[in-house]
Amino acid sequence: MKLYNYWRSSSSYRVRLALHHKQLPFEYVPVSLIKGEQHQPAHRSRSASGTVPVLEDVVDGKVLLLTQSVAIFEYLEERFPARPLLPKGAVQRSQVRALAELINSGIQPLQNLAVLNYVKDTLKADQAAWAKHWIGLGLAALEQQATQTAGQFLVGDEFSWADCCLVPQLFAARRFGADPSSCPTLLAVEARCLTLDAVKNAAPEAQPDAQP
Ligand SMILES: N[C@@H](CCC(=O)N[C@@H](CS)C(=O)NCC(=O)O)C(=O)O
Repeated sequence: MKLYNYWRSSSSYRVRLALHHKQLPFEYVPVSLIKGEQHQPAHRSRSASGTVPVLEDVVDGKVLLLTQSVAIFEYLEERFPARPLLPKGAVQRSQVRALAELINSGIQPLQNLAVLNYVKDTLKADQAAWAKHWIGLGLAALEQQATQTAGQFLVGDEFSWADCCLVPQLFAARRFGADPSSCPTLLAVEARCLTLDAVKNAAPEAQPDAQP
């Protein structure tokens, strides 16, 4: 498999976490969001929305281009069920999906590069204040929900794809100046995740295109 991604993209980081947790080898292909490579024809042919991550896999001799990190989680879970990232029970599975969506559709789109550029360049508004506001609201909701579901990890005691969304989201929160210190449940889960080898290997600063 090949992963088209960018070191500090939170959606890319999610998929790296899933691949490392499942111990699936992949080729790392950097797409520089800072240089605008996501808009170049080569990448647009992989991703209609001009975003990362894109996971390339070959199935029955055919090249598949998979987009959307949560859909990629689903694909990896079905195709490579060993070292699962979804719990067994229906209730816990729905909790994992709900927490992942809180981040995937409730927070990340509002901090995305294209949105922040529009806020700054077209609306002439304060992009830093925008990002901090929406990330802060999103993390507060996540913290409240996590107090009902967390054990060692965000849902129960197994690392799941909710954690694969949480760790990158907290990384992004700090990058955008949103202080997560009022979210003790999220911070305790993050601290536990950061001790795992898969999480260390997927970290932004450990990637070949990382910048100081
Ligand atoms: N829902 C998508 C979000 C993808 C996305 O927004 N990716 C960002 C980086 S985290 C991106 O490529 N942004 C490029 C841009 O805004 O120009 C997913 O989960 O994969």
